[in-house]
Amino acid sequence: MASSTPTVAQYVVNRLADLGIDRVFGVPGDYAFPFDDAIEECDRLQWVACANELNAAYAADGYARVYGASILSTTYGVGELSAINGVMGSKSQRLPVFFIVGSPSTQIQRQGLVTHHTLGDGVFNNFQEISTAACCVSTNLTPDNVIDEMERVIREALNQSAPAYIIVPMDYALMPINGNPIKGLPLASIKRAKSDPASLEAALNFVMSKVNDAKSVVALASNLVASYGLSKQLIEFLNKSNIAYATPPMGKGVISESHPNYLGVYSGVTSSPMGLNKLVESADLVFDIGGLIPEDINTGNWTNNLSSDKTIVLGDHFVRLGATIFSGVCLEDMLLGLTKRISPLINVQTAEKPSVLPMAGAPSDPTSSANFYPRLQNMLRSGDILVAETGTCMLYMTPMILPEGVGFQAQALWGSIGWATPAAEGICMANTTGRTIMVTGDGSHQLTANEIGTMGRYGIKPIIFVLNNALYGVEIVVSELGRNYDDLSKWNYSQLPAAMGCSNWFCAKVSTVAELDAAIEKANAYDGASYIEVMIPASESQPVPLTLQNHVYKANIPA
Ligand SMILES: Cc1ncc(C[n+]2csc(CCOP(=O)(O)OP(=O)(O)O)c2C)c(N)n1
Ligand SMILES: [Mg+2]
Repeated sequence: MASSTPTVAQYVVNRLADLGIDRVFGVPGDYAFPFDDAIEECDRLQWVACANELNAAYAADGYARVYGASILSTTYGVGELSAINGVMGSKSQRLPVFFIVGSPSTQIQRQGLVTHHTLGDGVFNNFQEISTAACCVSTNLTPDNVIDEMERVIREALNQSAPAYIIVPMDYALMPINGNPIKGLPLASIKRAKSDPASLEAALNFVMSKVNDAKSVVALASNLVASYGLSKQLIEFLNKSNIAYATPPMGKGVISESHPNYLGVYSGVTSSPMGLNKLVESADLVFDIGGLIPEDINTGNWTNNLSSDKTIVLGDHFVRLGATIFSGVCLEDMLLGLTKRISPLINVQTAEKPSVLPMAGAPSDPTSSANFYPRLQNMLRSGDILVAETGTCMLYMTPMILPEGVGFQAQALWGSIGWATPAAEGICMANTTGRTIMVTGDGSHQLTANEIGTMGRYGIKPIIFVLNNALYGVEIVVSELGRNYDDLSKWNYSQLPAAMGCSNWFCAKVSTVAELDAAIEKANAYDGASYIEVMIPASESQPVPLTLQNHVYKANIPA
């Protein structure tokens, strides 16, 4: 930052850069120019020019999943409204995304002048209300309030682990700040939530008394653990206590799946391995770490059957067992406190251990789900992050066992198709440990495929699999066959990277197992991005029984 007093825009971007965030995803626009300029001038931030604001929001979501927080920048109205679906997704996933919007100047607003990107009514706060709904905190900055407000907004976004909306009129953005600038700490050294000491002590004593009374204890680990950056603390707790653990689908990737204490994916009757639900539900005590979200996909259509008086929920800011609730205790302090106090327990044993998918398919066989997923699993290595789009692929990838050190990212709760392509961009940019491997259905990819051009421009090296069945396949699984609205326009996917200016990408279209093997071998060895279009037979997408469809969508048939 220049040594002279910074402008509001310069202060905001530099204060956020203090967190260690190293780039901003966005689309420029005139009302946001003061921010766009301040970002370009800031040595610590790189501008990532996304293809549109929805892509930018998904990319910021992906980056925040790996780094812990991210920055998204759009213009007023048209820009921010395009981003909202993505920011809502980040809210559902509990990710701190700093969502910066530049607005018309206060001179224009005070005169009630009609400007572009408005409804022509001289009203200027209507979009702000909509954007604020996607965030946990919002602020309208001025030169006078910017220092205090930035501290409040950052604290709140990190404490609640959710997006923050920052709007600044163009004239204010260009004025010098009033007051002494604050230099902040990098994210990793900030304590994001604090506990009330007496409540914490009481909660720890209570939980330990329940542990001491229980003969069998099992843990579930949810995505909130990762949102707060507490995976290491969770591993330490599980290692010290020797408690066997499972993850609900939304917790997949939060913790190692190659540990002997890993039980599998818990989602009611659709748990994997089958029967895991009985084991979890019959334990004397279940640690629900981060709080299981009782959403349909996360619970096998609400078939989870955890008794509330045997389930200790370690929530973001509370601990609960049945009607007993301790408030003002945060997850990090509970994990640290329990790790100190707990002694190794004899862990529950499973009859069936999660197993890797058996290799299938002869070289001349056509590619299909049966031969694709074992090969995907086989290519994973420590440091990789696997990104799964919503659709049929997520159903296959959720029960897949990840080798040690492999991360997993999906958007199970919000489930907005198109998320995975730009999210993989953000994940790849934040992922310093290894490769980013993304799997998407063709229909989902059609929503946001133009972000491939941005990936090429910035020279990132993801490995992308596009599963071409020319269908919104999973829609057929949960509806009737034969609807034209589930048929896709037939794109030549493997030609997209070249058309979007990606140079030196390895691109292939494969329709036999031999071709798939050769493409994976090439991608594994290739020092560059890979884009592999895999043909999948449309006939794989068959509807589930009507009774199940009715149960899920009409909820009129008892479970
Ligand atoms: C933004 C958005 N629009 C529509 C949907 C509804 N939807 C869910 S899955 C899906 C189809 C996905 O098709 P594809 O990506 O081709 O995967 P497939 O199941 O065919 O492998 C659709 C349209 C959604 N989840 N999100
Ligand atoms: Mg498809």
